[in-house]
Amino acid sequence: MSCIAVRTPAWWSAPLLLALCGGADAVDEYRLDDGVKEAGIGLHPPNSYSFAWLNRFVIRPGHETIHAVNLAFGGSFAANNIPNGTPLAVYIWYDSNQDGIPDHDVVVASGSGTVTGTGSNLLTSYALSQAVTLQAGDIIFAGAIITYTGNPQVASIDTDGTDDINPYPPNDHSFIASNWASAPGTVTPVDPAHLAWANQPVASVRNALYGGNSDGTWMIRLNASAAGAPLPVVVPSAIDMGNIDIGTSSTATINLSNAGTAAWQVLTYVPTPNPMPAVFTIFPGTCGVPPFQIAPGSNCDIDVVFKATSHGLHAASVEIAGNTPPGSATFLLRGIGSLFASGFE
Ligand SMILES: [Ca+2]
Ligand SMILES: [Ca+2]
Repeated sequence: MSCIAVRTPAWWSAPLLLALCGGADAVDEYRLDDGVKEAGIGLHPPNSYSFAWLNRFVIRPGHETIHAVNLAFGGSFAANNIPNGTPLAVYIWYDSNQDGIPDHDVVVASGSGTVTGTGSNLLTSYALSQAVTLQAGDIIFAGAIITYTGNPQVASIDTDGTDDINPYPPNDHSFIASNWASAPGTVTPVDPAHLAWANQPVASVRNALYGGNSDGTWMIRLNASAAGAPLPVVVPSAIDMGNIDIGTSSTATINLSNAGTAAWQVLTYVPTPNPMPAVFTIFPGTCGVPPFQIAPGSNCDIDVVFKATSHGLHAASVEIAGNTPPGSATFLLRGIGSLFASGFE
């Protein structure tokens, strides 16, 4: 959990405190296995291999944003297991045609790391380089591709247990694909975008491993949270445009950034009082004229100009209205028009 607290300055008549909080951690929101593998699966004979293994999942409401892929490796401790430290990549695929088959589907997120805990039932979590948000009901695939030499047991499979898939109903929600070459280190990695073009084209575990007579599910799980949300950050959020002579103007730049996990849609500026006092003008800067959007991790600037056309204190607040909660993106403007600011005390 992370929070950003923003307190408005003392000179503003109604100080307010905004607490902007990120999502809580998540673990194993998606899983098919019972937590205890029955076997480790590898490829024979000893070769240079690129091996892909993946599960199919359906996105559920409240768990639309995927953050990490969790994997167990190898078989028993006594087995010849994929060595700890072997590099791998994890992927989330979106099932482009929603047919449940990962033949030529698009990678929408990825991450990388190395094998740990091989031969155990412990799952290692591989964070996606950028979380991905999907829609409830979407079919996705999640898994890994790894390159190695020899014939170790690589992927851990669950074929019975408390999630009981025995007597193996036709779920067919686990898949396998591979490339090979005889000379060590010469294999072409499996192309995640075209699993059907692998040397051993992607096939269900049922057919590829069990001759159509039984089934199993990989120990592949996902960490997920509710759909992502924008997290607007406005800097500065209070701008003192100064005490300036009548007829002159001052300019300030305000940076709008998005620290959240979904696009920040800016629709309009809503000033208070409304309409905006004529002494203040908002210019599009690098953001542009609303509506515009700011992607997660991106930012842009708007410019504000205070033109002192009358004396006295001028102030306004501006709500940056869009797909964020009311009050979460505002800035305050203040300026004083002085008849004789220069050399007059
Ligand atoms: Ca089991
Ligand atoms: Ca498909």
